Amino acid sequence: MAVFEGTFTQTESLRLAIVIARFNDLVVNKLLEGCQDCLKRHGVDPSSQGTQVHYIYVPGSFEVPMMARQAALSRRYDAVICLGAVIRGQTPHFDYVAAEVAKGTATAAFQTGVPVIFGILTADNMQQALERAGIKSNKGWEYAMNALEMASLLRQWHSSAEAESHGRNSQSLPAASAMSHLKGSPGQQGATQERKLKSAGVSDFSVAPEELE
Ligand code: INI
Repeated sequence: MAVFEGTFTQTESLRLAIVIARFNDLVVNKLLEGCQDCLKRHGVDPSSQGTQVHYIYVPGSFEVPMMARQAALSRRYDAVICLGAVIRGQTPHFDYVAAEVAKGTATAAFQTGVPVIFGILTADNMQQALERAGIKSNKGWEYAMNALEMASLLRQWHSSAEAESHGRNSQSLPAASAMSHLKGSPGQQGATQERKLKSAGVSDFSVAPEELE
């Protein structure tokens, strides 16, 4: 049995993107401060001149998921944090914006396999929003914690899957270890590996080249 659970340590090598909606910036900037404070206290350098955290600004929450997906697709980040504030009553399209940003954020995570944190505050009014952005508590802190936990969990998950597949391949394919040094594009690897497999007496080529890594 295995247990997978994210931790909040070994954060020095993590890379994060924060996508920030400018709409309601009074609230969003407070969320960002909470987020940066949490990251800093957990060993991440949040400075914009640093290499660990990149900041991406968009006009409003509606635009957040699109850039979150782009950031996740780039494979540069261990997690993406979305920050925004959608406040009821400010414009009639609160419900559209809130629904789309929630759906879009989840889709970005599902489609890319990169954790995308839903740090979009929804509130009935400005007072309520500010209370959750620093006056009583700061949700930005929680969003950063969620990002650290998910980034760590995914790292564990991928390294465990990789270790398991190494174990499987070396048991079932004696020739595979002889090819573990192979580098190059997956296409190049395929042709070379097929030749090597043939010379090693392996005739079943149904194994994808990347599984031989
Ligand atoms: N954007 C927000 O981030 N919060 C809101 O409360 C909000 N309201 O209420 O309208 C909002 N609207 C703008 C929207 O996100 C887009 O930027 C705009 O519709 C252009 O696509």
